[in-house]
Amino acid sequence: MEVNPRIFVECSKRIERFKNMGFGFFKKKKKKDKKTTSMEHGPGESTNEVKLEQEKEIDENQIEKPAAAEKNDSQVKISEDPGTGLPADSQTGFFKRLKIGLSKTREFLTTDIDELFSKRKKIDDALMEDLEALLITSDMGVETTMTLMDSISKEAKKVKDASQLKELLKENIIAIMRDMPAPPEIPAVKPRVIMVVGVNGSGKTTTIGKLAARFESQGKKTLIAAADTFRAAAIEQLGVWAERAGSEFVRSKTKADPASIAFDAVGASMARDIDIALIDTAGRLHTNINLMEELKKIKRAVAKKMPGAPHEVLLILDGSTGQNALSQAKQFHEALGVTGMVLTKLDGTARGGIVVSICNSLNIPLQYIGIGEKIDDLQKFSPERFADALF
Ligand SMILES: Nc1nc2c(ncn2[C@@H]2O[C@H](COP(=O)(O)OP(=O)(O)OP(=O)(O)O)[C@@H](O)[C@H]2O)c(=O)[nH]1
Ligand SMILES: [Mg+2]
Repeated sequence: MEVNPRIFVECSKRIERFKNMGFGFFKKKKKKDKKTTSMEHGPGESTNEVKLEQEKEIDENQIEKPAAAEKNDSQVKISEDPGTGLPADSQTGFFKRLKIGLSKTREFLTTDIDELFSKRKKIDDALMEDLEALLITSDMGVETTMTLMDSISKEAKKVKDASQLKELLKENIIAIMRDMPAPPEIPAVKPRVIMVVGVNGSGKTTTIGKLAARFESQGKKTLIAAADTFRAAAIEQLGVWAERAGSEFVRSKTKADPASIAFDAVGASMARDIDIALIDTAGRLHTNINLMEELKKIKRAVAKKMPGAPHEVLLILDGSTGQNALSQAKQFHEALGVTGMVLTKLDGTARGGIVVSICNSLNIPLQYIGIGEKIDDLQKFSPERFADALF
């Protein structure tokens, strides 16, 4: 696929502009690199099969049961918009919240489209090239940008001003996002086991907290399992989220093997009539074979306790990491069979075009998007609403 050199120059200029505007992506990257190194497991982590004695009855003494199951007033209630299943916020409305979350991407995309027209009066090759550069810089990716440009250029003659171009772009973006496969059917089993995976710092723990709160507010009984045993702080962080959401929380008293915690947690969920069990795992680089094997082992352990589980493998991707999210998704999918994705931190980046790129390039449903750090900053992904909030 050929990209005009002029577009690269235009992209670099725009990236430079991002830096000057102080967008979080460029600042955070350094911090995240540091976090990634310090948090990676040692190479000697065991990848053995789950021991057979785990098949025995769960040793309840090994599982801590904090008081989280007792509901208290501080727990967050998330009401849902009945039509869409999106969380409603009494003060600003769920759609307004989405718009606020996506404001950086919106500002970048729409202001620049206005700018394209301020320089010229009609659609010509130069304008189309600038549009192409704009889409690539917003992280739509080269392939998706080419698809969009092909369809737009067929109708470009009809376009007379910036608002018409925005409308045309919006229609084509919606068409790409609608093409995504449907989310898996919710199994009629109890517990429904959801294993949550992703690279370091992508937002797994936070998303589990948000999801648990969402399920609890739908009247479901949830349990959260800390199968991220790598850092004590990670377990504490998950415990705080469990309490906020009103979920039961399973952790090991000693530094146990993540697979055995996941195994015990599924057993505990079966014994305690839990509707949905969420299993948190440690962040890992998708390129680290040993750590990917460890995830497979967790998955096998869960299936040993409950045939058919995990019913979902949810991959959490950081929206501000750009096109790298695509290769992460491919490798996690290859190793584990990912059933759905969550794209987080879309509030912190002007490069929200990654959403379109992910829908276009991967055959895995994008189920939720994260637009902030608060418990109700998670929305079910809807192509139409996303596009409405963007333009
Ligand atoms: N702005 C914003 N921040 C988010 C979002 N989701 C998560 N975060 C933040 O991202 C950081 C990492 O989130 P975690 O949930 O700890 O990520 P993790 O994947 O569990 O990290 P590890 O367990 O260390 O691999 C935290 O500071 C979160 O508050 C989001 O949608 N928007
Ligand atoms: Mg975590």
